[in-house]
Amino acid sequence: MRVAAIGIGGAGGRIVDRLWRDYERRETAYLGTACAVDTDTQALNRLNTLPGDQRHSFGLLETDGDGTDRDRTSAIAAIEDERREVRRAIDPLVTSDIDAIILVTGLAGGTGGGATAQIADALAEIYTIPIYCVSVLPAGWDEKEAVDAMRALKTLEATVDGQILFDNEAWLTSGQTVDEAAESLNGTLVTRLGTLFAAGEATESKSVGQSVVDASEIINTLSDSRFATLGYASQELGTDEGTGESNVIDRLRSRFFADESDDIDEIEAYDAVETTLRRAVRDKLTAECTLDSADSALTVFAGPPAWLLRDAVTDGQRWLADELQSPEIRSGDMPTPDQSKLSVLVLFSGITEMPRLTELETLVEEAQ
Ligand SMILES: Nc1nc2c(ncn2[C@@H]2O[C@H](COP(=O)(O)OP(=O)(O)OP(=O)(O)O)[C@@H](O)[C@H]2O)c(=O)[nH]1
Ligand SMILES: [Mg+2]
Repeated sequence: MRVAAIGIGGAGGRIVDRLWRDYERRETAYLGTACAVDTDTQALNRLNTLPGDQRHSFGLLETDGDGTDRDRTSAIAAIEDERREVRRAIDPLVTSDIDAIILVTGLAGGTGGGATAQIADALAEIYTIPIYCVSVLPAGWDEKEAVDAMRALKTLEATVDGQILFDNEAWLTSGQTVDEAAESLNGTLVTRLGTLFAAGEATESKSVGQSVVDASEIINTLSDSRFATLGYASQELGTDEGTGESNVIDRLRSRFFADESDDIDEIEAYDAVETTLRRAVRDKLTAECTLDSADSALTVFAGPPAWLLRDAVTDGQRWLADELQSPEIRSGDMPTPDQSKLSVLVLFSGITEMPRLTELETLVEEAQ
C-alpha cells in the first residue's frame, strides 16, 4: 500500500520522521512521500531525517513559532486562517499512485489535537482516497490532557476513515517520561506501521504459491473501522541450533536462500508460524482492546518463503477467528527471501472496547 504520511505537531512529526527512516531501510517503496507540519519551528528543525522541504510551519502569528503549549484553541484558529496554505503544502504528496493518506498526531497536543481534524477535512474536500489517522493517546492521569485527547479523538472520528491508536501509557515503563521514551515508543509504532504498509506493496512470490495482501484488503479492513490497533511479534529463525558460528551461518544460508520448501523442517516451521502469531496477538498491542470487540482483522506473515507454510497460516487464521469469535479475517504473506526472521503483524479493527479509552472517559467526567 502506497501512502502519503503527514505528521502534525511534535509527536506526529517525530513519528513520521522515524517512518521516513524505516522506509529508507526497507526494500519496499511503501511511502510515496511524507512531511511534517507544526506550529513549532524549533521542533521541525530538530527532526532527523525528513528533508528540509518536507517540513512546513503554520500559525506563526498565533504561536510565535514556539508551538501552542497545549492550547487547542490557538491551533484551531491558526489552521482556520491557513487551511489553504497547509493543504497546498501537502498537495504535492498526494500523487496518483497513493492509496491512502495517513495523518499522525498526538491527540493531547495543542497543535496535533487541534489542527489534525481540520487538515483531514481540508484534504477530504479534494481527495477521494481514504484518510486514516494514527492517533497517540496521552500517558498518565492529567485531566486536561484527557479532555483534550478525547475531544480530538471524537472530532477526528467524524472526519477520518479510521484511527489506529497508540497508547503511550501502555508502552511507558514506570518512572519514564514520554520525552525520555520517545525514541523507543516511536520505534515500536513505526515497525508496525512500516510492516503493514510494506505488506500491501509486496509482490507475488514466484517460489511458493503465496497469497500477498494488497492495498484494497488493508483499506477494507481499516475503513469505517472506528478504532484499530496493531499487534506484532518476530522471531529469529534457527539460531538456537548448531554449535559453531560458521556452522549456523552456512546452514542459515542454505536454508533461507533455498526456494524449495523441503529444505526446511516443516514441524519447526509450523511451530514458528504458530508461536509468532500467538505472541503477536497476546503480547502488548499498540493500544489494548477487548479482542472479541474487534469486528475484523488482517494478519501479515513475513519471512523466508519456505517458512511461510500454507497449513500453518491457514490453521493460524482459524485459531484467530476463534479468539475473535469469527469476525472477518484477511491474511497474506510478505516473502522476505534474504532475511532470517519470521514476523507476524496483526491489524485488529472495528474495535468498540478499549480499556484506556474508558479510563480517559472517566478522567473527562471527573474534570466536569
Ligand atoms: N509516542 C509519542 N508521544 C509523544 C511524542 N511527543 C509527544 N508525545 C505525546 O503526544 C501528546 C502531544 O504532544 P506534542 O505532539 O508535543 O504536542 P503538539 O501537537 O506539538 O502540540 P503543542 O506543542 O501543544 O502545540 C502528548 O500527550 C505527549 O506526551 C513522541 O515523540 N512519541
Ligand atoms: Mg509542539
